[in-house]
Amino acid sequence: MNIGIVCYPTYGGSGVVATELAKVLAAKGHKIHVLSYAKPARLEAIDPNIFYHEVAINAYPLFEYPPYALALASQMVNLIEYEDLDLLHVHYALPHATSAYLAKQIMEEKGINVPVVTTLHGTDITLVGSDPSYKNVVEFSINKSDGVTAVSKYLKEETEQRFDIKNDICVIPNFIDLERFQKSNKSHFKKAICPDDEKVVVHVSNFRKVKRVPEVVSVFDRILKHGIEAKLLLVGDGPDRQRTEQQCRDLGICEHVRFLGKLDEVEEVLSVADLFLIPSGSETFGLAALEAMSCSVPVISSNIGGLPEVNIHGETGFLCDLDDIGCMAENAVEILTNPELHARMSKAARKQAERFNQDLVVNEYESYYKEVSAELVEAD
Ligand code: GMT
Repeated sequence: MNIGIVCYPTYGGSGVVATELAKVLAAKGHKIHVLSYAKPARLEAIDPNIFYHEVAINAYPLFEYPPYALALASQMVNLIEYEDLDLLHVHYALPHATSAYLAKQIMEEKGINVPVVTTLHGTDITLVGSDPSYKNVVEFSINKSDGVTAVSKYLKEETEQRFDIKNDICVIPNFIDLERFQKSNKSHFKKAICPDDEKVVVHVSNFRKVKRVPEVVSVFDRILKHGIEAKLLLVGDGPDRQRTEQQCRDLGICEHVRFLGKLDEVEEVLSVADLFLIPSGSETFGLAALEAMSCSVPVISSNIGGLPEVNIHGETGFLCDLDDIGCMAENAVEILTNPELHARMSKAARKQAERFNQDLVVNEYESYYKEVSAELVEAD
């Protein structure tokens, strides 16, 4: 198929899922046209089946806010018309599903009907999308998509609760490259960072408020206070970084905490990790947790959103109530001091990650594309 994939170019979340999907589909022989306002972080290598198109925005002085959604729709029209797209798959409803609807309307005037699939990821529903300033448009655009998928059961239910949804939402979970994300020998790195063979606790996020990075530090502080020799590796960057650095200074634990910034090869850090912490206040799936689990790292997470669909309490790690630092610290100490429990959870984490094998999940997307395309032909 000739498929257009529209996404944000960001490090975390929907941009990563869209880019990885593009790469797997391309490897299976599909021609993929990726459309974004900048080159997505993980679209690094040259692939004969992937074509990258950047949205050109004309910054006219009259525009205090350049109309990105319109420039995107216009580029979508170009792609559908000149690249002969069979299907347009947009990731994150806002404004991608709206631009897609507009592009579809324009193409219908020209006698071409291209199916649009929208994948809902998270804050496009739970935070920004349901804000009164966008809600009507997001709801309309979801309903106008020919196919809608959500990355977890939780997100499907949440979407149906928050919006008046007319179409059936298909749950297709996020997926993982089990080859790339597996524990590998990084003893050099481990020795450099932990000369005394300390335990390694890892957190990866975009340091937005919702990720609760200060809670990660509070849990880690309790791990240290329990007498466990440990290091905390914080991967990523964002608004809460400075606040978190200050917290480390206030607690006097800076020498045990390393801020590694944004990293492309997260799997290298995960390979030396003994425990992954993700205490998020909102998480529709938790791709970062899945990446850790695929590298055989037990996870301690909050029990909200889609996290219980990924991290299984008592098996692959533990789930605690939101903001319950005591529970998270207690379970962290248990995992870090009980080698038998740690080994069992590491094994179970990898096994659970295998359920999200990218080959299986991308097959689901392909079947869904076929189903949506066939329904559209039938309706015509
Ligand atoms: O919050 C983010 O990191 C970005 C956001 C996005 O849509 O780009 O992430 C959401 O989508 C990810 C991929 O489907 C999910 O793994 C995250 O759980 C989800 N984030 C939230 O719901 C806060």
